[in-house]
Amino acid sequence: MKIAKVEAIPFAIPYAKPLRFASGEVRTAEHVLVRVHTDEGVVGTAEAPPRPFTYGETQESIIAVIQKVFAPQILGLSPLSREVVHQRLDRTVGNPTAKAAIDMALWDILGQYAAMPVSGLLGGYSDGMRVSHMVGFAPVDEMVAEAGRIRGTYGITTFKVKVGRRPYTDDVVACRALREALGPDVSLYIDGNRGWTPSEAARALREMEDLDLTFAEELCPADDVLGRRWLVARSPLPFIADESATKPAEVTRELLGGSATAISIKTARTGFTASQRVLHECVGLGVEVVMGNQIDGQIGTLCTVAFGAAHLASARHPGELSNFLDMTDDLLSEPLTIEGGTLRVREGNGLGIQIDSDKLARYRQDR
Ligand code: MUC
Ligand code: MG
Repeated sequence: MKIAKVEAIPFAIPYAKPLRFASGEVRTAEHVLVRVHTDEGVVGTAEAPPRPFTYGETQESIIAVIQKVFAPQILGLSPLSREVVHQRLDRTVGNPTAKAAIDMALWDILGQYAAMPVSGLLGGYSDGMRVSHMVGFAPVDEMVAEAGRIRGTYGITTFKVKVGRRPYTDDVVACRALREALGPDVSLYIDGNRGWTPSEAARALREMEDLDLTFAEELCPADDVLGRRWLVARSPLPFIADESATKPAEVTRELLGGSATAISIKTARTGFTASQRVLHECVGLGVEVVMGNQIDGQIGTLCTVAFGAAHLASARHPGELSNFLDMTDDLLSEPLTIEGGTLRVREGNGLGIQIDSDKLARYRQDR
């Protein structure tokens, strides 16, 4: 079996409620559907979400690098030769979501070919994950109302609150209001998307000490090297590296340099192959991981839960699997559902991604 064709299809689906955070905002899911075809007719599917504020990729750059660089490098290879595929993709620096989508589409092919679910091939630890919901910037009463609605409708009891605004006290007020409204049984953690200085972050953490937070994520930039190390050494909470640890070598650098004590794994940027490298590295070092969300649609979310549920270490904490709830529509013929605060892995061979062809025709931007 050989890789015969790689498609990169741009599509756009608006958000009903945009997500706002310290490094940007997302109003429309302008993603790229990636389909890898084999000469035997098996098709693997994944999606790449352009996040210029995090990785520098755009929808156009993802399509260009796949069509002009990656596809010609991997045509004719066996989907089983993942190491060779990655060796060739890695001749090009950057472009993490384009590479990750190709990797996950190859795993989808292997699962279909073997007539086994990818989540089982990866590790098969459990059939679903508890879900953590991201609460973006909004007036405090709206943030509280949203969290209450999400708990009431979907049974979700873990929330990641976006922080990193100026003055930092606005975020302290929002987190306090959420804790007071939601009570002690809900888990809360914060993500600053590099918005604060180390000293602002230290003050914010001190003022939130009584809020029983679980984690703090990217409160200041990792490029503030000594300041970040200083902050992490004083943090009363595990400090998650997200956008500063987007590949195994960066994970090593951030952890050994004292700039993080926990890691966010996002399949949207490390696919399944490199996500497993990161996961195993963290397990070996005794560092906790959280499954993050690259503001994924339902295809990306299905990939995240397939990976997160597959391993003990990634299933320990609720995964960020609910951003798709804010989209007006999606491409799957059978939409994902979150019930009792849990998202189940899709049964069936491969990743179980079935695209609704009418929806793809409606949202694709290339015809
Ligand atoms: C997150 O965890 O930070 C926002 C920016 C990004 O790169 O991902 C999202 C969510
Ligand atoms: Mg983050």
